This record gives sequence, C-alpha cells and structure tokens, in this order.
Amino acid sequence: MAPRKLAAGNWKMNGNLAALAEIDVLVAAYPAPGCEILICPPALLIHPAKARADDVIAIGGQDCHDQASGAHTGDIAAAQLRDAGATYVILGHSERRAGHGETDATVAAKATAAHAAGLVAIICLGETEAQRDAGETLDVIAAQLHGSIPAGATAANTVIAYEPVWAIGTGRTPTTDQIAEVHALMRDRLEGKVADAAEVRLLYGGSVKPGNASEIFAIPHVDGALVGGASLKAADFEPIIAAL
Ligand code: G2H
Repeated sequence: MAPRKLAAGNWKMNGNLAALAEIDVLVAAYPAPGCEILICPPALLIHPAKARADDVIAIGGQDCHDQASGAHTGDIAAAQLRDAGATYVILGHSERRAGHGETDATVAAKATAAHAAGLVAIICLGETEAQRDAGETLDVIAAQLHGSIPAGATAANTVIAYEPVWAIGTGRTPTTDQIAEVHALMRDRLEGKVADAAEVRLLYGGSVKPGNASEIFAIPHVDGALVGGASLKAADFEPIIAAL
C-alpha cells in the first residue's frame, strides 16, 4: 500500500490562541481530506489546537526531550506532548541542530523517546549551502540519516523530511533534479535500516509555497511537505494541501 501523503505545517515560534482560528478554516475546508494534514504549533498551543482540530487535522510538537521525565527545566517530554493531544513531533530541524547544538545522536535519542511515547517522529535532514557547494550533499544526507534514525524505526512511527538549510525561509528551492536525487538516496539508504523502507514517508521542506507545491509533489519519492511560513495562514496552506 502506498504511504498516505502528509501535508505538515511547522508554525515554529509563531502564533497565539487567536491564530488557532486558522485551524478552524482548514477543518471547514477539508472535512474528509485526501491526505493527512498536520499542524505543529508552539507547545503551549498544542492542547487548544487539538480541541479545534476535530480529528480531521493531526497536531504535533516541534521538539521533545530524550528522557521521560526529570530535572530538565524548560524541556518537554514526549509523553507530555502525547498527553496534550500531539501524535507527531518534529525532531532535528536544522534550526534546533544549529541553535541548540543537536547532533544526529541527540536526534536519534529523542526519536526513541518519541516512539516510546507513541508519537510519530518527523526526522529532519539537510545540507548547508557550503556543503552543497562543496559537492557533499549526498554524503551529508546519508550520514545524517544513518545517525538520526534509531533502532525500532518503522514506516508507522517515522517520517523523514529533507530540508536543505539554504532553502529554509529564504524563498529559494532546489531544482526538481536536486530534490529527486536526495529523495532517491534517502529511500535507498532506508533499505536495511527500516524493515518497511518503501513505506516510510519522505517529505520535502524549505520554502514550499502554493506556487511550487505541485511541481515538488510530482517528484518521485516525495510523499508530502513540511511547510513553515506558508502554513501559518490557511489561505496559503490550503492550496498546498490541495496539490497533494
Ligand atoms: C523549513 C520549513 C518548515 P519554510 O524549515 O520546516 O520552513 O517553509 O518557511 O522554509
């Protein structure tokens, strides 16, 4: 069975209680969506977002700790996300790798914790502009994939998102050939690491917009998108959902 396509919105550190009205708009527009729709708001908004998502839209976190509980001031455990209504969590976004020193090992440990709590982990990979210019993209992605995906990962509990760092929030996107090359590599490298590798959903993320979504979704092994800026307003996110 082909994996169910996923349109995932990453609100990052944007939004407030009033912004949850955007979820109401999506619920009204897609009472029976043809793809899976996910919104990952700031953690404080997960519980009220879930209440408005009406089981039509999944809700996710943007990070979790690798421990189940304890003295970790300011952190959130995977089980706490689940308790608040989340079913997904984004892990290893480049903004966390760069801003919080997260390594592949950190991401793998967090993914293990997410799986234990019953969350689907969306594990982000991506090369910097310097790495692409140096011709290192495929090696970087292969290494990140190998190091960030934990034992026990399956198509049911893990999604991979390719997000070139230089394309995030910049309005720049890779060519379709560049995305296709990386997604084919990821599919290939999942073999032997994940039992049902062919079913793992592979997302593209980085300046996905209504104007480029159709072209990106037509690329082989692209099973959806992780969308930042264009997920904040339902009017922008809707045409991306419709393109899946
Ligand atoms: C990449 C993406 C969402 P944007 O970070 O994860 O953000 O679509 O704004 O480039």
